[in-house]
Amino acid sequence: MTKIHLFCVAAVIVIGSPSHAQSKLPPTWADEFSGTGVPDRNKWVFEQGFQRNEELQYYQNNAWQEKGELIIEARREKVPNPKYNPSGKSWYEKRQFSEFTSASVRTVGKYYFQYGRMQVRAKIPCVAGAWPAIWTLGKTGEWPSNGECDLLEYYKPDIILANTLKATHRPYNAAWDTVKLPVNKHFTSVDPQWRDQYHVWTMQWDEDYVRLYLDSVLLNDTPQSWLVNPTTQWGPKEPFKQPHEILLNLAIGANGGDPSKTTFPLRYHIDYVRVWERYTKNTAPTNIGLSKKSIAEGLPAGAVVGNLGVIDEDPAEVVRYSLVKGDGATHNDAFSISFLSGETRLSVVKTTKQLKHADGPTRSIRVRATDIEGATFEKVIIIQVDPSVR
Ligand SMILES: [Ca+2]
Ligand SMILES: [Ca+2]
Repeated sequence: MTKIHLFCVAAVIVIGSPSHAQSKLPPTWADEFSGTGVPDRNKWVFEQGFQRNEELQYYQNNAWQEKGELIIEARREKVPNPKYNPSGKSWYEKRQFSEFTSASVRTVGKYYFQYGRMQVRAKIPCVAGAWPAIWTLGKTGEWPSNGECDLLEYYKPDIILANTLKATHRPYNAAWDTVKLPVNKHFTSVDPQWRDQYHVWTMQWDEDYVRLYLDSVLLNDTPQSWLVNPTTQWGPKEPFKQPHEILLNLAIGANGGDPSKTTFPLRYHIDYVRVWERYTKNTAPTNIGLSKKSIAEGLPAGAVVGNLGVIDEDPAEVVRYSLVKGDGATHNDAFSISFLSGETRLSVVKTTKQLKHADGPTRSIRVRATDIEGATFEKVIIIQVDPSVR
């Protein structure tokens, strides 16, 4: 499915301008997970045991590469805690056993980056008890003075989060710039299959901003002027002006909620992690294409016309489309544009009313494409209303 879909993407982008192609600029660091077995030891380190937040899972090596993906698996599985100490003071000493195992991999000691684009394509388990995440941590300083960026968190009660955080005057106490979006309101209302699909998370990080995107949607942007620690007692003054490592994990319980009625094992699929270090330049989109330019007469409102695609030479680009007013007649009110899951350069065009050929053989819409840096391109696209198709 994945490969066919990507092939279609390429076909859409070629429409209207065969001389342009998508950027071939390779990432400066990436893992496509195209190997087999354990994750690449030159890139990733497994966390072990109980780690944080009084989560229920015991981390072990429950992650492997398979069919071009990294699979992180959470299991309902009882394991002894070697750090068990009945008279211990810490939560991780008091537990004799764990009822769950899972995995967390991080690039600590192997890879760090500062500024640029990071993009991750993944499918997450959206169920009670699960807390999958894609995040970064600053290299120096104690948490949270080192800085944390959460491209993705999913947890109870069925919400997607995108956060940056910094220190406060109290140790181990963070100040959060957080966005929380209910999955059923923001995602499945547009795409009922949202939970079962792959999505693309993008971080655009430069000297001025940290911006976080999910598919083609900007979820959170934090100015560097806010990402300043109030004290340097436990770390740097500016936690997002230092290199960060990358973490991928699937926690169980704590913020994830109650897993007792959830069916295990759970699988978190990661297709790739790509980083373009210090990529802060931008070229504007140069064309917009529609994959199918005709619609059968008399279809109900909400019928799909086709997918919009864009040509933009920047790697890992994220594009938002909108219908705009301009010179000349357009029929923008007869169409709507919504995002397409798992894509950052495509969107779907749908009708908002029934279209009759007798009212005219064509309709035109004026579409604007806006990329990460706010560069735009506009085009009028003609759509045929075809009476011969039933
Ligand atoms: Ca892959
Ligand atoms: Ca661009």
